[in-house]
Amino acid sequence: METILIIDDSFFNIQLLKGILQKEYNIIYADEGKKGLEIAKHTQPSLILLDIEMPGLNGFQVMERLQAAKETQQIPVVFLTGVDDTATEEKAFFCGAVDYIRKPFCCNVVCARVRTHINMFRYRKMLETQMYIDVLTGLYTRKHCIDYTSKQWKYCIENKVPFSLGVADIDFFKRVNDTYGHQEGDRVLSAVANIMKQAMPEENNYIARMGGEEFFLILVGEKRASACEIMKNVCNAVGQKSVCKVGGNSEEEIRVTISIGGSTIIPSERDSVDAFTAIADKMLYEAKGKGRNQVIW
Ligand code: GH3
Ligand code: MG
Ligand code: MG
Ligand code: MG
Ligand code: MG
Repeated sequence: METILIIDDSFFNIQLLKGILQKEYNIIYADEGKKGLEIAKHTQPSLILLDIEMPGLNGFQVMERLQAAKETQQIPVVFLTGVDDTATEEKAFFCGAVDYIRKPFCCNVVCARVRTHINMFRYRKMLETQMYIDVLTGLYTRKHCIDYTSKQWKYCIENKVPFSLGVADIDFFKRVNDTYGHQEGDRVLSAVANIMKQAMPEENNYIARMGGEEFFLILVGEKRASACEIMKNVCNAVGQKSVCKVGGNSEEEIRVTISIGGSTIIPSERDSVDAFTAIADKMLYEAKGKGRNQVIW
């Protein structure tokens, strides 16, 4: 059940809205802007119903702060207000509101409009998930990785912090498919993804599936030696844990290994992430050439 946050100084309005919406949604509320902002940050509601005239921060000031914080800027906001001039309405949309409802309102219309916004929010979430989470492995997608890499790269330049990229590739994966079939291959891929994820540090464990059986493992803030150590753990974890039982339960096990190539850099403005990625790729190629199941850093 989606959560809707009502920010309104009138207790009467809160009760009224709660009455008409609580059958379909989890309703939370705040009677002033500051509290509302705090709650929005912590509970991440799917929609905010925002009054304009309130003591303390008014609706527009709340809106401005919602938009300024990355935790809340995605949350759709509906203004629900007694102010009924067109200039204010226009300003509300200009500030990023998704809707503007005048008081006194018709309960059924409010319900219908809220339902529309909640549905749009659901579709957006669904699309984001499809775009950013790989269905087979649950890891991040290539698209997510490209966005994430450029953000972290910038962060590392600004803060003079090391950035590490490991490119991992399953060894002789074609054989797994050829021997056991594509379906078993898929199960192995997903098992390898899990093992890699568990072998990464809990608080620094970004992994994306870039395509096929190739993965990017990104570490921010780890020194070179430590990054290399982590990658070796990942490589060993995959090599040591029996990966998958054929058909899910037979005695026969499918074991695979991975090779990882990578590098660590404290990037400056002059460095390019593409050139750095090319180095990691080259290291992977070397790891393959030197017999696989190893890390070259
Ligand atoms: P190497 O050690 O050199 O990496 O050998 P390899 O066999 O792993 O490399 P190659 O690039 O020749 O083959 C990769 C194989 O991965 C070929 C392709 O069929 C398989 N593959 C790619 N994506 C998927 C997938 O989503 N599911 C399954 N089951 N197989 C996949
Ligand atoms: Mg008010
Ligand atoms: Mg290959
Ligand atoms: Mg491979
Ligand atoms: Mg490959």
